[in-house]
Amino acid sequence: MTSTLKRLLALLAVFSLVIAACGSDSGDDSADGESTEDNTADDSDSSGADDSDTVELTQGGTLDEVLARGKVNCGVSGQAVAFSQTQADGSITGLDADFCRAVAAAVFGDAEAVELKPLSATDRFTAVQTGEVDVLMRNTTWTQSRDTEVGMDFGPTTYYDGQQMMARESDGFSADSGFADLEGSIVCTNAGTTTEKNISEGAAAAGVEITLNTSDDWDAVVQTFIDGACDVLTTDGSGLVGRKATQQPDGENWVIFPAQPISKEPLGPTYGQNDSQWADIINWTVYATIIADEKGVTSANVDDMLANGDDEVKRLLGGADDELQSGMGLSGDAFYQVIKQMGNYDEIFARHLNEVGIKREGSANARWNEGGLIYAPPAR
Ligand SMILES: N[C@@H](CCC(=O)N[C@@H](CS)C(=O)NCC(=O)O)C(=O)O
Repeated sequence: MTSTLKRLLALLAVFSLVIAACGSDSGDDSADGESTEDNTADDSDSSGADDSDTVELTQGGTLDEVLARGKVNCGVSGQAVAFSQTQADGSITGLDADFCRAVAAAVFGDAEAVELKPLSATDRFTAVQTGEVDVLMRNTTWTQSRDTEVGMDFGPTTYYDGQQMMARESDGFSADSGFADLEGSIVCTNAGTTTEKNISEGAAAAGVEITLNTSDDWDAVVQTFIDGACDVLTTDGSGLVGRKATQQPDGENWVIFPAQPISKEPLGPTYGQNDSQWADIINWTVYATIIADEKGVTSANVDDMLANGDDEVKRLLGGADDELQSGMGLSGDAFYQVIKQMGNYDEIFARHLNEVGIKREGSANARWNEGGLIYAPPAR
């Protein structure tokens, strides 16, 4: 049976569960702006989905399908500033988009052998289940329900984020604001996200009444905030920083709070579960960029490092007989191509996130040996 057929059969079996699980994780049922209490009730309903052991998505063979197709299909947002942002010419730029290209460089030696497919938060997991995309690089948070009942597997975190809120200083908000200041506010965010659920749970726990307004279209949500129909906008902190940097009108001061985010949002690649070879390829593509950063291998010096780097660097770049990429179904120089064409983790990060004022230093996204969490296992 081809893996596509297996995937379709598995999909039929779990389709309704996946929808329910996406709802449970995302709080979709709150999309019509129900009260906080109602959202909480919905969550307990769907987390009671005890048939989650019926998810048996066997999805081996993704690499063969990708090779036969000649390109990687990679799901992105298209509306996430600095992560995957659609430009006027139709191109999509950002950290997530570049990790899609890195996978294409690893598989095909060509970072352009990729189709970036914009997906809404609500549609993203179904797109993986149906095989529309091979991998998601869509500011997607690794959560327990997505990892289990939704049928995903997750790769290394490429950006440690956390949910925050943004509001106007002229409305009395400041960088010191918190849940207590939300009483009576209209809070807007996009549907199908962890964001909806965190804000509902947090407000209920703080005993604060909010009205939650959600939409599938993040650009539209931001516009509603700009138009003044929402008091507060909430999402991953990086998304707020990106929008403040690019859309804050002259004369207004948007403030982001609280300083300590209200949730953990580890963002990274996700793909259909039970395809170990494909998982290895995605994971080690990301790890290769992290090891290269740690070892000082950049797009500018990678040729020199291939010949003169230490033993681990030579293995990773394919310049040594004991390289490990061939065993994964890639060519020995797969990660040389990644670094040459896309750069190491730091180059990718700086290219997009420094632009909107986000730095690694002092954050969880710093190198592990500089106080952060960006760490890769050894290439051995
Ligand atoms: N990380 C959260 C939120 C992801 C999310 O969708 N964030 C918004 C705000 S940055 C976004 O990307 N919107 C763009 C879109 O929906 O296309 C999740 O995985 O649920």
